[in-house]
Amino acid sequence: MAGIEKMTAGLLDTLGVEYALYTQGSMPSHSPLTGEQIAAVRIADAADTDAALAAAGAAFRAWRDVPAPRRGELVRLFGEELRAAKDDLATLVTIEAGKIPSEGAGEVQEMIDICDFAVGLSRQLHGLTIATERPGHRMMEIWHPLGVVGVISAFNFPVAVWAWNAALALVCGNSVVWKPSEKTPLTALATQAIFERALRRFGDAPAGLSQVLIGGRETGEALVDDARVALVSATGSTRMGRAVAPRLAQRFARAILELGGNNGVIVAPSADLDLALRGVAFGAMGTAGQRCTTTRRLFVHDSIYDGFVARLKAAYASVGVGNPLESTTLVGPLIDRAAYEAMQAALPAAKAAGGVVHGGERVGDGASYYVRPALVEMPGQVGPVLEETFAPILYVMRYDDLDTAIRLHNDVAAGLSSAIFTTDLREAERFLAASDCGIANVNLGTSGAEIGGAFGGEKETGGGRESGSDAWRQYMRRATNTVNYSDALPLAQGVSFDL
Ligand code: UN1
Repeated sequence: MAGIEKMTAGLLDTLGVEYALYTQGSMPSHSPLTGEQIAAVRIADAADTDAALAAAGAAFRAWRDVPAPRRGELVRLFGEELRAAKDDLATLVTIEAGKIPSEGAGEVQEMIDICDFAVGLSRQLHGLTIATERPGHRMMEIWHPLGVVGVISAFNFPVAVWAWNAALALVCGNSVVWKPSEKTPLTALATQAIFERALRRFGDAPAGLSQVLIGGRETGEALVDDARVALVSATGSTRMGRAVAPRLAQRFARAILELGGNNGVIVAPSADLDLALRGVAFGAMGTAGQRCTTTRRLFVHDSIYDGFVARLKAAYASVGVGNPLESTTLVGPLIDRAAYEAMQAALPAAKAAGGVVHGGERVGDGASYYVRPALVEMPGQVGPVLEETFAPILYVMRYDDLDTAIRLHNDVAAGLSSAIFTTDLREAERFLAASDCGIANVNLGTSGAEIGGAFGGEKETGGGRESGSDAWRQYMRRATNTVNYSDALPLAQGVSFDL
């Protein structure tokens, strides 16, 4: 066994994943760190999927009757188990998704955070009491568990995005079926093993409450098309969302769509440029440009452009690119060859559209794909700037008038995250009022949102909201109840119907 394969096997064993699940399957699994095969994972066939959905349905019918604070106890235990497993799961995230260790740890922390949030929420699943026009009546709304929740997640947040959905879905009284990315099955199996430890400590949860289905597109489609799945929360490309959304609509199922981003930052003349530099550098180069919240477009005011962009270029030229298990690395690998090819197609297209490319070249060779992040100075918002390429490419443009910059900022198909760096209160407020994204920040970058707020975006980002605020309501159904405690039967709208 080669180094990383052995390390992976050791971690999976410590995390409690059954040996046969990752050694005897037919789906090879590779680490982007070296490109080597690290496991062979069993995949679910149609019969497995059917059985999982049947079990999830039965689990839902039992779980919905468990009081919500007791359901919260399971999520509390899961959070404890995640704390205990944090280092190992984070290392596995590094091996499987290529994140640097602090981002791997951050991802597991995000899981822990949403567990804490969901535990508190389990005592606050509240509806309203509403004034009624009828005397002697009371009108109220009650939130009920929804059903089986399907989660389709992407490679770049292989465990946190599932946790945002699962923690809320579980306290809301639902069961969960998870189809992780084919690129990251091992972190999903490990998460399942951790969850099962929490289940054993909890004691009497129904079997099949949360399950993982490792598989490809057909498995995802099965979740999307099966009437037993009440809600599908899907994270991935806009192309994927375009395929999924109409199929869910066809059967009136609920959807939470978390799709592409083309996130922009404006650096205004009054900005604290040291802060802006760090915010843009992390937003654009962090996670090797593979977050849906990655900064992809930068609008810099004419008056500060030359100095600021020179500093940014220096950061791009010197940032540590390489194996994330080495301590100087800030930019790890691209997930695979296809990601590299997409990047290599975008750069000449940018050049053809008048761009000047700095960086972007491959670092090393072989079966892993490391690249120096690319900073591309563009004469305007044209060509590949209008699209999301899931790689570290930052398109930089000049502006001289804030309204024009804001108009260009909004003039793309996606609407996930956005930011302005300014110390001018009016500029900040103008930007917040005008940004058409689900997330708009002042003096911080586009990525790295915390779980307390609702996360998601508009337009081709899909409109879904996950994690904090009132995102929980999507995992429940609302019933409006009216109770008549009088001995008369007044009809609404003054209608009379006297027999
Ligand atoms: C994603 O890239 O799919 O705000 C999610 C962030 C993270 C989540 C990103 N909290 O960058």
